[in-house]
Amino acid sequence: MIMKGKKGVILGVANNKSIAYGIAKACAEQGAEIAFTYLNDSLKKRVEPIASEFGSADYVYPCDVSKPEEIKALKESIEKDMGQIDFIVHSIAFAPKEGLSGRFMDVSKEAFDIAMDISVYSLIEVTRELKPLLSDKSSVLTLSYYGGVKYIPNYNLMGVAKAALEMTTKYLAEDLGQDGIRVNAISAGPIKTLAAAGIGDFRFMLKWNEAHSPLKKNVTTDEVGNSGMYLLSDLSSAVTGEIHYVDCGYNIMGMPAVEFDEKGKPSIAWNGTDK
Ligand code: 0WD
Repeated sequence: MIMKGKKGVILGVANNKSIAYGIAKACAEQGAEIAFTYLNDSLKKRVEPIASEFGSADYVYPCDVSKPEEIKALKESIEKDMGQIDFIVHSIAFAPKEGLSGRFMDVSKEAFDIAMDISVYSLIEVTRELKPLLSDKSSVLTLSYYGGVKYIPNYNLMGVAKAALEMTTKYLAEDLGQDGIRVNAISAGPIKTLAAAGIGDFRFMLKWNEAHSPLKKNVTTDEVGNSGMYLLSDLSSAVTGEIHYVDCGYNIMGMPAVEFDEKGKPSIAWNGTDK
């Protein structure tokens, strides 16, 4: 039981397809005690049964990270119900639809501010507000995507947010290292979740990643969950500020591996549609 005796809070479970659900499952299986948050009342109905599944029916709290008072209230509730905690999972992102397709330069300042607030600043704010509860061997984990490092079609505004999130991870890691708090990110391969449904041509992204990753498959929430559990556990006690790829190796590819037939024709059409 790698997580026995560890307590933590997971923000960003929307349903049982969420990446945060996979992380919760892996941590609960290894003995962790987990608090869950929900964004609004309609998601509360989905999160409550999930919390019960992991023995956490008494630890379910509202938290819309765009509302500072809800983050403060979360700290008070966790302190009262659980006391000290050892980990935080930030599995939250949002960008208005206009930022996830079309021409990047047309993005509005309003959409930009919302995406940066919910997808980036919230990591800083949640960590700062919950810090008084964190033990001196604790771990904070957030979720990123390769679109924050390289151009990915339609990822647009969220790519810029993920770039900022990855640097936020590193600056927080340095700042909090003196307090025994580690901060890491997992850069996950594409997974069909609610959030992913908002990204244009997402099904094509899945096909492309499956065809061109070294492992020739897409990653599952269970696989991200297991890697997340490692980063939250003492197994990774010397790891901080890391952007850890859990993407079936896709990020190492500089060019798709192509086979040629006897006429010299590549096995993959350049638009990728024959795979
Ligand atoms: O392919 C993917 N699905 C990948 C996702 C690949 C790599 C990274 N990620 C990231 C996402 O960008 C995000 O940071 O993983 C994280 C979790 O995303 P997910 O598991 O793919 O998506 P989902 O199950 O929808 O959970 C994200 C949740 C929201 O769900 P909805 O669908 O309602 O937007 O983030 C939460 C909400 O529950 N959320 C908020 N929570 C608190 N306050 C807020 C908010 N203001 N906005 C969204």
